Amino acid sequence: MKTLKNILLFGLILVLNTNVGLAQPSSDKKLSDDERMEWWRDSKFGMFIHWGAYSIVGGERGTKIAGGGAEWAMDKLDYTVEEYEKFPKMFNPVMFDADAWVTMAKNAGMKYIVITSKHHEGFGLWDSKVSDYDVMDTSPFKRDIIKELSEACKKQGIKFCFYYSIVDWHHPQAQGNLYPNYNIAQNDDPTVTNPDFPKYYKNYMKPQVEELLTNYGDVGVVWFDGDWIPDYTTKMGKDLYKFIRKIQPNTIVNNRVDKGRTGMDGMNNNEGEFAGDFGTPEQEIPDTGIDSDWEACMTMNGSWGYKPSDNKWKSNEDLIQKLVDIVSKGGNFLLNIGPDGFGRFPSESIRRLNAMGEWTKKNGEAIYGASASPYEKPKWGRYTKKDNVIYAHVFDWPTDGLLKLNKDIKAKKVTLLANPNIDLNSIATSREVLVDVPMLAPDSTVSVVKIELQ
Ligand code: FHN
Repeated sequence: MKTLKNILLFGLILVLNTNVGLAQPSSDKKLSDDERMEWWRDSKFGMFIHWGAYSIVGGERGTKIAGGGAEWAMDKLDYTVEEYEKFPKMFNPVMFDADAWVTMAKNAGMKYIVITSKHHEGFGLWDSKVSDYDVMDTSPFKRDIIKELSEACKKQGIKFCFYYSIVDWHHPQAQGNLYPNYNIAQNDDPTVTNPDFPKYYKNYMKPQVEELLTNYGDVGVVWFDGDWIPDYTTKMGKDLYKFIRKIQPNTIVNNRVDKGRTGMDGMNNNEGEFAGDFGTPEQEIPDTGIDSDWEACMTMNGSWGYKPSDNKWKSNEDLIQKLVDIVSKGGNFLLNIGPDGFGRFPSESIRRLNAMGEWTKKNGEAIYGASASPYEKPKWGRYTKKDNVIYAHVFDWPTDGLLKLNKDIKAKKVTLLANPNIDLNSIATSREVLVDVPMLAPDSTVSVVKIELQ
């Protein structure tokens, strides 16, 4: 009898385990908001990936080049829905290697990846059962990109997150421009709305988000975009946020799930209560720290999607300093890559990732888990803080060999993060704390001085 019971019990455990292994996200223990946000707050640095059929187009049509982001090619280069459909049909990125992408992100010091599951063009990078306009049904590639990337992330210990566009230029019920005076995607006349949009929201958008949250394991962040269209309402936003947290209680959701922003502003500044866990300044870093969670997203050149004509790449130094600046103000940095139509990261992006990786490997202690500077922005760079330690990130190394720190810093021990064996002398005056540093900067981009406090 006992043996029979044991066999039944064993069978039950096996069935339960198999189900977990199939699809369901594993971490269903409900965390407090602070616990839920903890990994994200500590991570500081993530990779944004804008990839879709627009990565074939590259922002070009004959002699025309789309201004701004090449992921807007469909709109900016005046493709009709039918004309544009040929691109998903030829989407065959045979060089896509999810493991290699994740390794590049990890080596750069990034702790999470946010990929566009569907951008405004409407083409999905996963096996959607509610749509044929996806990589499995429309394109010859027939590989579930979201599955491959989510598995590679899990394997390599990095958080998998997805972006989802509320705006959809392909779905007939989301086509606001079929209605008089409705300007596609950027309609700023709130009196003109599309009566079919709620159907798209209920029968297409929500089920797609549900698929992404149930079939690909734990999702770190759900990153919405396109919240600015008047068809999308705060009622939908709140409903969607609740829906997501019900499926994966510990998932983090950006503020673009609701309507808290004014236009394209990053932080919520509309009157009222809005759903969402963090603000999303885009292509900008706030001047000062902000007392709530935020993440600055930014491109390496001027485009989110692959755009070979855009050669205005930010320098390694600029990107490293931006990371430091953001962390010193309490934010996260979501840095974008626009892979091409074959599945390759542009070489310019890879070089920058490598440079950031070299720097974060040496100086990560002053970044990950660090909090905003408690002091005013110094002339020579930025501060970050962790426990009883202040890190001085020096952008402009002092030519006189004396680093001037904030007078409130009570230093016990001062060292170079790159060379912890040599103690640096410091002396407190009434106006500042002076640190005797080597004449040559230890790092050509940002050198970090570690100050252990009394
Ligand atoms: O229109 C998009 C744009 O293409 C890109 O995806 C960025 C990323 O944050 N968001 C939108 C504009 O706010």
